[in-house]
Amino acid sequence: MSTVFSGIQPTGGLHLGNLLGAVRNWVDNQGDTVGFFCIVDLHALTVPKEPGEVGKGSIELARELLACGLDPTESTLFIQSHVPEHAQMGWLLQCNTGFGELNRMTQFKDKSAKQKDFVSSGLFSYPSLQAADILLYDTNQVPVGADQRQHIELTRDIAVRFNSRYGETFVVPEAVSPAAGARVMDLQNPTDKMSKSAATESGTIYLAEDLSKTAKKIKRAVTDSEVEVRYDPEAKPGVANLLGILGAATDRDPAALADEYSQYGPLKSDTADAVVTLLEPIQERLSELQQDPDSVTAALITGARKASTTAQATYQRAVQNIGLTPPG
Ligand code: ATP
Ligand code: LTN
Repeated sequence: MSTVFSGIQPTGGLHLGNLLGAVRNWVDNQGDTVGFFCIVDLHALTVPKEPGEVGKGSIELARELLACGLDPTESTLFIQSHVPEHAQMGWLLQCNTGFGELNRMTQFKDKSAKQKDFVSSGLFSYPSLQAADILLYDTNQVPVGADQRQHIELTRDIAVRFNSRYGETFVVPEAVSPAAGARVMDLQNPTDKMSKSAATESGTIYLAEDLSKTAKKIKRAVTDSEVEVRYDPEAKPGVANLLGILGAATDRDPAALADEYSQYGPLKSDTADAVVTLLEPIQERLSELQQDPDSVTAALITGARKASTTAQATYQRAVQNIGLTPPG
């Protein structure tokens, strides 16, 4: 069975982009793959946070991921800081990552531009820690949205470089993204991706929000001044985004869907209905889990234990291949 690894930051409530671009893929492949899913709390520290904020966000995120259908008996769900080998391996890989390589990462450019007073060196070197997350688990596939593909390419380069410097140590992974939904855009600014940390709430659909709000946000989504429904992400980003969301939610091709609509109104109301149908069962499970906080904690404890076994073995292999002096 192939091994799947992916990570998500506890930086706010899960949104539709996270679900369609990544989390749905994680859930759908359970049972056919060995899955490790990591709440990357150390990555969330790359931008300033209040004391306690990341810890609280990690538990909330775990609850949302379980509500989306991650099954702790099939998959390993854990918090990154519970497995110290992530930070340790992160350092080894930072020393095998080029400054120039990190300097090309578009996520660093975007996120550093948004920081007013302080850009941490962690924000810059973060992709080496992401590579450590992935490589610790002998990962074959990394299901992510389109925005993360550049980081997975870098992870591959780091793995190949390390293997050639120190001998065969890491499996070289590949990114996988869905045909529709890999890049869900902000409903108000359809040239920006939908994000947990977006400027306004009206462009982001949160999985836990009131569903009447969801439908309103979709009906108020920015389109354009034409009337024709056509799938053209360059010229008509707002309309293409709605078709992309409808396509992802109903398992249809966005370009083919465009032929079925001649006006924006019906496209918006069908998209709203499809999204509400997708979110309803998730919200039901979420309220059940809110009544049962112990099951969330239990899943995370078991997850960290399972993840540690694999992470320790890979970390030891890396240290041995580098040839550091063993203790004792
Ligand atoms: P932040 O705004 O804090 O950067 P985010 O919303 O980008 O957070 P992440 O935790 O960074 O979310 O990403 C988790 C997963 O969701 C990644 O695989 C990422 O590629 C995917 N993802 C995030 N935003 C989108 C989007 N708009 N469309 C499709 N996939 C997305
Ligand atoms: N960098 C990713 C989150 C992330 C990740 C990972 C994704 C951290 N480690 C490992 C896939 C595999 C982001 O910002 N969305």
